Amino acid sequence: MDALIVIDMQPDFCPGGALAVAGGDDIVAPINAMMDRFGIVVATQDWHPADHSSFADVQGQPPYSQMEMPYGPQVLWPRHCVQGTLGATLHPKLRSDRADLILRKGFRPEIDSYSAFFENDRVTPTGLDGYLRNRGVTDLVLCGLATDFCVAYSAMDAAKAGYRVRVAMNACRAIDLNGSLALACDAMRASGVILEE
Ligand code: VGL
Ligand code: ZN
Repeated sequence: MDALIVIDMQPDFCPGGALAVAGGDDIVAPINAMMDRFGIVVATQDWHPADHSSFADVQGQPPYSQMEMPYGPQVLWPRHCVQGTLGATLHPKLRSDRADLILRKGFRPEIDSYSAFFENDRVTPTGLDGYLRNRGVTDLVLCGLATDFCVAYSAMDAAKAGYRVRVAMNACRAIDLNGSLALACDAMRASGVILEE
């Protein structure tokens, strides 16, 4: 059984949004077109409280700086995907009616969650592994935003959990902060993730 995992297709990650990823909305159409080929579709939503610790303004630090958290280093982002705001909804053109499960992550103020499987402390599970396993899923294709953060962390955790994992690179876009895209691609390949066009 294979599942399509659509990562964080939200207006805040698209041009005009709070943490805009270049070309973010170009991938809505390819993602919509892929959906019918999968038995299961899961969509994730980055879903932060207003006082989230990954927000630069909450920490009084410049955006894109790094901060040491109890769980390790954390990039501080411009405030984005605040619960209940328009920027945090699923993209209006995404066929979100096709999603069996919509999984929210990053809702604990003290910890970020790039991965759809584990929060950034790398031990707190989101529950997605249990859901997929329970439905008999063995193979995953990931797409969405952003290639080098939430897609990459999710793909590597999925590979570690034993799924066969492919990333549909033409249906992803990257933030590419200080070479993070190349690093993420190398790390994904090293984890056994297949990057396909
Ligand atoms: C993401 C940075 C902060 C992502 C989420 O979806 O890749 N990146 N929050
Ligand atoms: Zn976030």
